[in-house]
Amino acid sequence: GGTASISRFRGALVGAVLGDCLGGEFEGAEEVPMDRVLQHLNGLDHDTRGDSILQYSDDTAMTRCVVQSLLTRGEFDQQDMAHRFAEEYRQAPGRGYGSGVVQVLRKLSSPRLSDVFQPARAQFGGRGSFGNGGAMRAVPFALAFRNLADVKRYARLGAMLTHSCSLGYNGAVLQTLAVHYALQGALAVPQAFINRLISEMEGVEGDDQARNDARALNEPEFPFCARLHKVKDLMEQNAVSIEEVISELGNGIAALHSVPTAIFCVLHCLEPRAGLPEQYGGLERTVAYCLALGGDTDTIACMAGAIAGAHYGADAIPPSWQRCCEGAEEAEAWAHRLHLLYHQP
Ligand code: 8NA
Ligand code: MG
Ligand code: MG
Repeated sequence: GGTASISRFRGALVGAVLGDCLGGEFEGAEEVPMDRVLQHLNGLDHDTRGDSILQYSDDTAMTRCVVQSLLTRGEFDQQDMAHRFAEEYRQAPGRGYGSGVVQVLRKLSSPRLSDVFQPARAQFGGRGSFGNGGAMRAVPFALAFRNLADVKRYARLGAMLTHSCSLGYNGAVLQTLAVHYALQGALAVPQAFINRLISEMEGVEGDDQARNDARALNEPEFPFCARLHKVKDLMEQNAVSIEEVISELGNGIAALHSVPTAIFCVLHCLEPRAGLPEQYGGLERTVAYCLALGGDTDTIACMAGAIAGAHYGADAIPPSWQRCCEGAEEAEAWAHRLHLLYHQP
């Protein structure tokens, strides 16, 4: 479809949900043989009645809260979004939340709380979380706002409700930027796409807070930029092994070890790859590749699924996958409403 078309919006949201639901099977596993991944995915084709619904996890549960808040309020409303996170957790605490973030979610449900950013700031001895929980739910910010400054600003604030460390919220900014540019068709020129992300992140990571956080965690300055340069190096290599991707970029629960990885997965799977079925389209390749990395598979596939979905559009989504994933149908409806919000004059 064209730039920021409805098909791309549907692809982004449904792609995120599918990545979460399909990736859940392997979450926490060490490197997964591709045979097992393909077996898992092929099984969905034979489940014509949709008997085995794969449930979504925290990634989609929180994404739904972000969507509903943005649609209901028509703008970013921190109080409203925080209360939705807290209420969602209260109603369904068993969705696989990170072990730290549940403390924030409990505090956010207190009616006496006046500063909704305060519980996140108190995490990890005042350092804040660097987990990927802000990034995993970031896609709606790219779909609700089209102005680049708004995209960055609200992605950051939305993540800061639970993740106050810059290595957490800047991962959300990076993920949102990747979806923002993919919606505009920027993945048609992969080198330009990655260069644009690097130059945007140089601005995002240039403040004192980001420098201090990087130093405190023994990371180089501009940690996300450094990882994106590694993505670029891997893109230029002829053959890249799964082991290399894991050791160079990571597959863990830190935003720094998962957002650049998700971006790499999308870029790597733009073309057919050995080991992946020839009949697979780009979105299927991307999801399968993410699952084979092991580690935080649901979240990496959720983030990569959103970027890939924004690039390929809704037609790239296999109906058998969509049928088997909880929340995928509903994501279609959100996509339509967010598309209207995005294009609103
Ligand atoms: P979070 O904020 O609790 O962070 C996740 C984890 O990262 C924490 O529990 C800590 O172990 C570690 N961490 C984060 N910041 C710091 C810090 N400053 N110092 C030391 N350790 C830190 O949760 P989140 O919302 O970021 O979630 C991240 C991932 O965890 C998600 O992918 C989610 O799926 C979840 N997760 C769940 C399971 C499960 O039980 N199903 C397994 C793995 C990951
Ligand atoms: Mg999850
Ligand atoms: Mg996860």
